[in-house]
Amino acid sequence: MQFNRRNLTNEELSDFYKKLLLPRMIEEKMLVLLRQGKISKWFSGIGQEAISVGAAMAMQQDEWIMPLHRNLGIFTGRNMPLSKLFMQWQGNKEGYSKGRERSFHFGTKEHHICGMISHLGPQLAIADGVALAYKLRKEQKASLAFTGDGGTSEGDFHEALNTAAVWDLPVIFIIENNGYGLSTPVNEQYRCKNLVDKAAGYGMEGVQIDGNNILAVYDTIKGVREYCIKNQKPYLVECMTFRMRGHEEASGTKYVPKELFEEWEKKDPVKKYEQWLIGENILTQTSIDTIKEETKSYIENELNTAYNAKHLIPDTTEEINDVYAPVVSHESTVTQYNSPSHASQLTPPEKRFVDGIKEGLHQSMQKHPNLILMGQDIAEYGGAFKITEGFINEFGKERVRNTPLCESAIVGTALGLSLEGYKSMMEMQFADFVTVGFNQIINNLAKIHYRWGQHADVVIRMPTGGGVGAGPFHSQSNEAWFIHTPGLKVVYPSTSADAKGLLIAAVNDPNPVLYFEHKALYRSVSGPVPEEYYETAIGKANIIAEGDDISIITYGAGVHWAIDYAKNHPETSIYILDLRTLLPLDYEAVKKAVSATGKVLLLHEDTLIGGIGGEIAAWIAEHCFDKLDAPVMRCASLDTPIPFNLDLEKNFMAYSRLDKLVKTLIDY
Ligand SMILES: Cc1ncc(C[n+]2csc(CCOP(=O)(O)OP(=O)(O)O)c2C)c(N)n1
Repeated sequence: MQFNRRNLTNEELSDFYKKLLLPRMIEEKMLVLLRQGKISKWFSGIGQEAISVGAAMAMQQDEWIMPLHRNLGIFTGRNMPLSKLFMQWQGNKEGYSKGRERSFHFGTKEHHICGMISHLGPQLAIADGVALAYKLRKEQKASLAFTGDGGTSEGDFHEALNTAAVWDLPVIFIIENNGYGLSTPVNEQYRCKNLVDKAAGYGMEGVQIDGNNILAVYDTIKGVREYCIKNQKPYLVECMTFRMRGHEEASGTKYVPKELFEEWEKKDPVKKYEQWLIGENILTQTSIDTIKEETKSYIENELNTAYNAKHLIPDTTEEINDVYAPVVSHESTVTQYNSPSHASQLTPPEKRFVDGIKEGLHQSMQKHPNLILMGQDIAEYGGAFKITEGFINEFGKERVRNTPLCESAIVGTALGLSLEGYKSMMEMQFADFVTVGFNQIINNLAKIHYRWGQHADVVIRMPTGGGVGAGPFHSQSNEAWFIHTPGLKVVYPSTSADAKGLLIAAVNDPNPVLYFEHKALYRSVSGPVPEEYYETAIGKANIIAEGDDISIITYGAGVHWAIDYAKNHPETSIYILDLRTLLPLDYEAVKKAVSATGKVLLLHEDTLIGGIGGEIAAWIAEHCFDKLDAPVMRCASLDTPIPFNLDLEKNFMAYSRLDKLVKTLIDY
């Protein structure tokens, strides 16, 4: 192993040694604690420390790094208080995640570290978002993300690298090639000769280096960082290394040939560097022993502090409250309309539903210079439904961004933008395609505030619903997938005024909001839309009509079905409640609707089983039983995929069963 000191001073080289030694000695201590049952699980990075430590030192302290489970050197490299890190691993409240996350699955804004979720690959696109923020602000900064060799097989790797390349983002992607996934050797993981060969396919530069040589890692990443900033381009670095212990301590190493350990033991990054320092008379054995002693007592002292941490006592209120970032009340600065009839203008102009969305987005872009729009074909083309038509002329291509076809990376990028204080709106071309961005939404966006207090200031627009014979993959109602996920908010307007007001509210809300917009309403529904900038409050339902016979609780297209039905059946007095927000639900309004008639029909276009109707029915049974004069009934679409043929689709739709169910309820 050749060490090249370049122009580093002896002092700097000694400092590198201390920084390299620290994670090694912490890990050795952790292995002892693990055997004593004091910590539960450990993913060892022994043998790979030079990569984390060298990379951390090559970056500026305020540049974001997205580490993985073997990157202790990133955390120590950012000078985190060790006692707090230990408390994190012990699951104490004083750790970085209030005991909610294990090992390295946390981040901290203070140290510009965004910790992983278990799924590995999603880390990479977050670095794209951060780099996009640097680029937009013309800052001289780059972001850095890690993946293992196994993680390169994930679609997220491809999407993140491709997006970074296409958008010319200053991101450094590091592959730590340690020979194995969990137990899968690299020859069962990929077929190219070297993983760095993939760089060319993305049109980016790449280099393969010895990951066990701290000076090589430091020097390479330093140079690559400068390249990324100067050229505004990403770069792929493959660091060759070896995992000297099992995937995690309990899983053993039986599948690894003994010779490999012997071969790599000779290339141990700490020992090799130590020998070189002694050989170059930069350190002596005595000074090394002293450094080790000092490091040992530092670790012991910090551990003792951590051992004194208070026992965690669960506080349910705090647990629930921390799921969402607090929403600053806009009531003093933004008009709140419960319904358009409250508008200050006596007769606001009539607008189509689609224009309500467009106006909400347009005014949000004017209001928030830090709002970035992303989506397939949303720039020059104006989006599949022309919502952003003309935006590019007014707001420019930097803020109205066509994306490659990669939903997962764009949701991840949106989160990265949020880390750097941007807001973003991502347009799913069709709500159906959210499936390929699902992991980022459910596991990153939704959980990040609860996990470590970072908000995800992202709106995802979801053109949804059927009725136009578009078949199983352009018509689904998939709101229920998200309602089941704490940390998300789900809004679903039915009128032009709410389309505008809810979108403005969603953009103002610092939490991830899924904004469902029913495609069949775009051009078929019109209504008064106040011209000013206003919010429709998230979490507040709207009474569309008072009535005495039955109450229909619904949302989206269902509202219009209910209105039509009531018009065509003047003999029946129908109370209609438009939920408007599905998460969080307006339980007060639901209770009022139940009390009004004692007979409730839940109506939605979504299929029956597992739809939100079931959830609301259960809540009504639990909380309003004494107010009921009949069982709560549900009118939903058939439990089949949504068919293409218009007659089949009509038969599928909840609406085709509405009359029968209303009559059953009235006659009960
Ligand atoms: C999406 C997903 N699938 C499977 C796993 C289980 N898993 C955890 S780590 C791992 C191996 C990762 O290998 P690699 O990316 O090479 O990183 P290394 O652990 O070797 O550092 C696997 C399969 C996971 N965490 N996430």
